[in-house]
Amino acid sequence: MYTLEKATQIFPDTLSADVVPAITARYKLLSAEDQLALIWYAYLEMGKTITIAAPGAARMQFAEGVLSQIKGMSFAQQSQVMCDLANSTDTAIGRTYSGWSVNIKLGFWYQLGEWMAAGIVAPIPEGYQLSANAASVLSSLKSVEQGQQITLLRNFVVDMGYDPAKGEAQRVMEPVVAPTPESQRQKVSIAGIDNATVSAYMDQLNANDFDNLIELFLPDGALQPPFQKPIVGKEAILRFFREDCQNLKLLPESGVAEPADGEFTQIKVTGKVQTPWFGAGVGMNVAWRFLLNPEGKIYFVAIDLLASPAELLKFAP
Ligand code: 45D
Repeated sequence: MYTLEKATQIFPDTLSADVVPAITARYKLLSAEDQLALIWYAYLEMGKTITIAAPGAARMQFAEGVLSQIKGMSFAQQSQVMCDLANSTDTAIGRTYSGWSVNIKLGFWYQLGEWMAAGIVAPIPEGYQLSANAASVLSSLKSVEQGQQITLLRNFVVDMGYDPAKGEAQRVMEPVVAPTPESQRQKVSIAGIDNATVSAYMDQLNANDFDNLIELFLPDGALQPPFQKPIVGKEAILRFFREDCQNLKLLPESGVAEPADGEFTQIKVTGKVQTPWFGAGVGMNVAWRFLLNPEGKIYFVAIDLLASPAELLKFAP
């Protein structure tokens, strides 16, 4: 009765931040030099208002080998490595990089950024002139909400490197943290929603309790992260939780629940999400669109990055 295709269509008036894929498409057309310089300028600009958290040792150990290799190179070689990453050229470093989880990739670039600022790694040449197209992409990037800006930077970093397995290979990931003890967990309360599955989803994700969280899903359940295809099946979703979802803070605010076909229930919740990289400094406006089976198991949930704060208050089906 429900197919995945049909499930993705629930709450069709939800407006997601289409500027993110639009700006990404324009960014991808730029030269590697322009891409690196653009990210550098965007990163400097963001650093004026928000602080990025330094990645911990558990994450950095995986990038250490490549980082020390780069540190030992000449400026010309370092620039070449960075351009090769941006160009997705097939190199040894590009292959290693593509096997890292998102947070290891971000930690790697965090370190290179520190070293570029300190003069240890080749900086963007002083007075580098962005092309007209790159300058236009940069000004578009600066004009969007901060939650959209950090999503763009994250996407740029994720897509670098050379992946012969096209995402199918085993990923190198940081260790999974222990779940927050029951006694230290805070419970969410969502205006308009009184649903055990949705509450448990929020609370268990906030507690890094992935082993219990995954049991809320049907075996063929699916989860669709912002701007991505649905991840289907418990095994793949659990891997995604462990790899990409540690220490997130979900701050759902309000929602609406409605009966759907075949005694399913569709529930839309809006609120904010914080990433451990920026903590309370950046609150991303998101919607969760849940489709639950008659037993309350999750058949589908989409997480959308919303176009604007006005979307937080929009609930008409
Ligand atoms: O190229 O319910 C230099 C799910 C210049 C799970 C640089 C979720 C050169 C289910 C500056 C050095 C996960 C879907 C580069 C919820 C150069 C669920 C460096 C949602 C690259 C709610 C750049 C979670 C650097 C969400 C260091 C929405 C850039 C999470 C660093 C969103 C950028 C998290 C960083 C986001 C970006 C995190 C650290 C968007 C982090 C973004």
